[in-house]
This record gives sequence, C-alpha cells and structure tokens, in this order.
Amino acid sequence: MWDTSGQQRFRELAATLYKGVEGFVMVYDITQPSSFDAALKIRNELITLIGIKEPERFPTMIVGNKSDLHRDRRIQQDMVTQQCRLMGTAQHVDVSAMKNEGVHAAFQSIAKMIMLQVNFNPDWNYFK
Ligand SMILES: Nc1nc2c(ncn2[C@@H]2O[C@H](COP(=O)(O)OP(=O)(O)OP(=O)(O)O)[C@@H](O)[C@H]2O)c(=O)[nH]1
Ligand SMILES: [Mg+2]
Repeated sequence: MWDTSGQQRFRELAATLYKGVEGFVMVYDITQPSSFDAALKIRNELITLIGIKEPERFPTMIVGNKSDLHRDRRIQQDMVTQQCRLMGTAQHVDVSAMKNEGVHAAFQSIAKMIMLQVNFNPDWNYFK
C-alpha cells in the first residue's frame, strides 16, 4: 500500500512507483471542497502517468475524511455521488481518521472492488 502525498513534487515519481497498482483510495476533507477537486485531479494525473487503459473500470474509492466535523461539512453528498457515477467503478464513504470511524469499512470496500475485478476479468490488464 502506497500512501502518496498531495504535494506536487512527489507526483513525478508516480509513473515508476505506482505501475502495477490495482486500485486508488482518494481521500479528501469534507470541510474543504477544494480538496475534493484536488483528489480528482490527482486521480486523473495518475491515470495518465501510470497509463491506465480504461479508467472507468479501475477500482477507486472516494473517501470523505473528518466526518467528526460533519457540522462544518461544505461538500454536497449528491455532488460526490454524481462524480463517482461518472467515474464508473468509483464508490464513496465518509470516515473519521481521528475517531477511527468507517476506516475499516473503506479498506474492505476497496479490497472487494479489487477482488471483483480480479475474479471477473482474471486476464485483464489495466496498463498500456
Ligand atoms: N478533525 C479531524 N482532523 C483530522 C482527521 N484526519 C486528519 N485530520 C487533521 O488534518 C490535518 C492533515 O492531516 P494529514 O494526515 O497530515 O493529511 P495528509 O492528507 O496525509 O497530508 P499529506 O501527507 O501532506 O498529503 C492534520 O492536522 C490532522 O490532525 C479527522 O478525521 N478529523
Ligand atoms: Mg499524509
């Protein structure tokens, strides 16, 4: 499991480092709408850098962190659901890393998505 940084300067390593990855977990902050846009942008960059053939088939979990701060939520769930639908295999959940709520479920979901892809398409190769 690779924990990438949001920082641009680490993105250049992506092509070599992440070649062969089987799924993405994109984490944004539900109190900061710009972090959602940034997460989608990073996903798109990685798709290009790594050379993923059919991004809509690539297991992706969109995770809204800081659910403990739900009163300060500034991002609409409907919009997240809609964006996930556009992405194809993307699902989304909210978690609180601080309170350890939903984190286990999020990892289970991405693991399931990956296993489903492997089972249904054993010979499928994501990469160009
Ligand atoms: N309230 C709350 N704060 C959180 C939660 N998770 C992280 N934080 C805070 O958010 C800030 C950023 O957390 P990081 O873990 O550094 O975020 P990151 O995405 O790993 O950042 P980079 O590795 O630099 O890309 C810190 O101040 C954390 O304490 C959460 O679930 N709830
Ligand atoms: Mg970090």
